[in-house]
Amino acid sequence: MPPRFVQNELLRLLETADGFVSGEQLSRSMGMSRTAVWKRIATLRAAGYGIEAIPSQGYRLVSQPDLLTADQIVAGLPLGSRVGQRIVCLEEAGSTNVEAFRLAEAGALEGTVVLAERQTAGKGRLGRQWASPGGVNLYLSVILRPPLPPYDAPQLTFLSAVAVARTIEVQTGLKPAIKWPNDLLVDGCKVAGLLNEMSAETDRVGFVVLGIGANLNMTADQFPVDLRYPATSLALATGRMVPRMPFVTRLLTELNEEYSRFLSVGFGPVRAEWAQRCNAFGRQVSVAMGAQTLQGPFAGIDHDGALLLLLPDGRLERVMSGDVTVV
Ligand code: BT5
Repeated sequence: MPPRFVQNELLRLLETADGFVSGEQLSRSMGMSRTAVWKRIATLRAAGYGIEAIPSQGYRLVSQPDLLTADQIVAGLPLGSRVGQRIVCLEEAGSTNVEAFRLAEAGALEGTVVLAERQTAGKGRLGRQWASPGGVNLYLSVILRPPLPPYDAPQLTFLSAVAVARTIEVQTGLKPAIKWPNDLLVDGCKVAGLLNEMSAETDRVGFVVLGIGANLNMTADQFPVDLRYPATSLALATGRMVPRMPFVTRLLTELNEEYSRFLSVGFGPVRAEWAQRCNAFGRQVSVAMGAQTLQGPFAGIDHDGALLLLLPDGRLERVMSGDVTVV
């Protein structure tokens, strides 16, 4: 048996055992000597599994490392989930968005998810970088093929913001705020960012890649020094580690539910929930767009994601990109 299968088989035996399982029993089930079993146990321990060993009783699995594996993620998703029907887990990627884009161009199924433990060239918007240290956060990209005209594709950014906000709330009890168009804030600090990219014909979206970066367990010294905006992680905000596996399965489940609802009833429910969770909705904001700054109440978002700003003369200005500050 290849080493990985032996390791998986040993793990399965430990996971399904009711308490301790003797070395004798393991060696019989796996068809190898007790010394060979002991070596495999040592390998699992080195990989981060907590395995208790008591000579008269055997071995017992007491903790699992915070690893992301495709099998475990799939096991945590509802049966028939469109999002996550294929999952690619990478140890390292330049950018999961780039990987997902490549797979989508090669015809990958809708709902394919690409995750990486670390990114060496994580992308923000407008050529900016996304700090992506290994093993602590989530970096993932989801391929969708919505039947939409290209100008409506930004609706999916709002959909993913709502899904990330809900997940943070359920998994940590924190109440994140959404900052137009694509940031999630906790106590005014950025905790997640979204980067959606698409490939389209003139009148129809080919595919969209929803890129999500969420700071789960990043420590203060892992942030770049030149941040544009104050940032934090969920662990820093709550004072406790946030396990990644339940977070990612919940996030994909939320995305799946929201996307199904979006396909059947349209943008309305997403727009309403987004507005409720937005930090600036209905408030007086200042929007910096290059050299120009406009002020007024944040009146809503248009069908294409544009921010609607109510100007002093009563006109509604549509803003496609800019930095929003609550006045
Ligand atoms: C974003 O851009 O917020 C989009 C981030 C999307 C990242 C995901 S990870 C999975 C997928 N694959 C990718 O390659 N990307 C996506 P933007 O609004 O432009 O914010 C970028 C700015 O945020 C940077 O210029 C920094 O100032 C700051 N920043 C960088 N890393 C950060 C981090 N980990 N947490 C908070 N802020 C960060």
